[in-house]
Amino acid sequence: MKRFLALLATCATVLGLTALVAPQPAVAATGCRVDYTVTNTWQGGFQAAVKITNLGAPVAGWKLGFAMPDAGQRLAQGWNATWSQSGSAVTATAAAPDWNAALATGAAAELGFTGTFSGANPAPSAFTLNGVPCTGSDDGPPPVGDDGTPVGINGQLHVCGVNLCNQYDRPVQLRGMSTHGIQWFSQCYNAASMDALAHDWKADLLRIAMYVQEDGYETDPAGFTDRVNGLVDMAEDRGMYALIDFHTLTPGDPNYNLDRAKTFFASVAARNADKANVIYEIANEPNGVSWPAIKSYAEQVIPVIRAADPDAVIVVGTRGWSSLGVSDGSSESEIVNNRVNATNIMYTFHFYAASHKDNYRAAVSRAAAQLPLFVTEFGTVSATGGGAMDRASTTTWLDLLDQLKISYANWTYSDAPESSAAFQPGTCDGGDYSSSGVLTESGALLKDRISTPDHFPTG
Ligand code: IDC
Repeated sequence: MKRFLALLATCATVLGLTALVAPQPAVAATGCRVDYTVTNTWQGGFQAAVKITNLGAPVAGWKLGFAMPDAGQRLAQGWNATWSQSGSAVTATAAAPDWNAALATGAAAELGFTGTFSGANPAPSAFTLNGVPCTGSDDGPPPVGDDGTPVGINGQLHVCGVNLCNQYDRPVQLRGMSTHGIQWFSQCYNAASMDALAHDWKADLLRIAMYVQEDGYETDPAGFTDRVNGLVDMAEDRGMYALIDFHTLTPGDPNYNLDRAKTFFASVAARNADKANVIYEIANEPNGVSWPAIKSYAEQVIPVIRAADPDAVIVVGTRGWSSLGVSDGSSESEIVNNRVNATNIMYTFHFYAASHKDNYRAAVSRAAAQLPLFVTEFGTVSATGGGAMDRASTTTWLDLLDQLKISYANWTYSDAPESSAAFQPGTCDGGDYSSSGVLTESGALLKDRISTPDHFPTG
């Protein structure tokens, strides 16, 4: 929405109407804003640029503070300030007579550092300037430029009718990949693998599967939140959309995780509100639970996201492992007749091609005429994530999704030792994500499908 407001403001200025439609901030200014960008990474090392914008009263000197979210991240060398690290806490200070010590209201200082990391390299999020949290934003980031990337072309997405639409209000289909559980496969998500996904696969979308149980979010909420944010940034840097998947699975009732969902989404929505590339998926696969119970969960979580990020698309899981109810002997009609009370939302459908065939395709064909659908996860194999790839069923499914312009993410962009994984076991221990030899049968099929031109409509 930021871009839309910016364009509206520009048009309004030309018409002399600025005062009537001046853009309103989605997040109130509270003193400062920090733009953090990893500008380079190499084996065990990285370089980051940090831009501090003072949105409060003028200061004669300043001290920036933030925490390195991962224990393995260490500051090596910084510039344009005096840098130090103690434990996870990093500070960068400028005091008179340093040339950049004084910051007027609205003025910015640009600094940077190199660091080392082992394991993940998530972006810090809790920045402070002279002790004031930098959560503010006056008019948001500059509009996303049309740099030919999926996000550059399409900008902030929204739901229009039963479709996902771009900034030109035209239907688009996003095609991409899902991570495996990030608690198990973080070694698969790095600059090289993301470059391969964006540039070789030409993917539009990265789904970030953050399990809640099974050693996931519940064991370290702050750490997993940071990891998700780091992956959102890696997708954004490459012009890909990021689907933040709150990967509930066992137990199947999402209400079991309602408080965790509220905490998690309040945080990621506030942090990512100004980004055009974020889509929220609030419950992976509800199972053993009724549609009214799922709907109730959705109607409690959606307002939490909207309060921080009013314009993002939100995807709601459906009954029977997100089968629109079909795997429970029900159908999409329970949703059509009792929709979630919210706008700009879509409903999840998942399939595994070797397990789910004609009756599921029939349900999707019927439902697609009435409900905005998003295939946030599917496999080319059986519902176990293993077994033989079913090429014929996968092809029939993907042709159907293409025809209906239903977006999809494939399980998984990982080297898990299971046939649903796109890479051969051991691939993520090396740096090669591009040669054909590292792909599995499923990976080769998906790369072929996803890398064809998108032809996103722009007019
Ligand atoms: C599977 C993984 C497997 C893991 C298991 C348990 O592939 O390695 O051990 O989860 O968490 C889903 C789920 C997804 C499953 C996948 C395959 O959303 O978490 O991943 N699947 O079973 N729904 C249908 C299939």
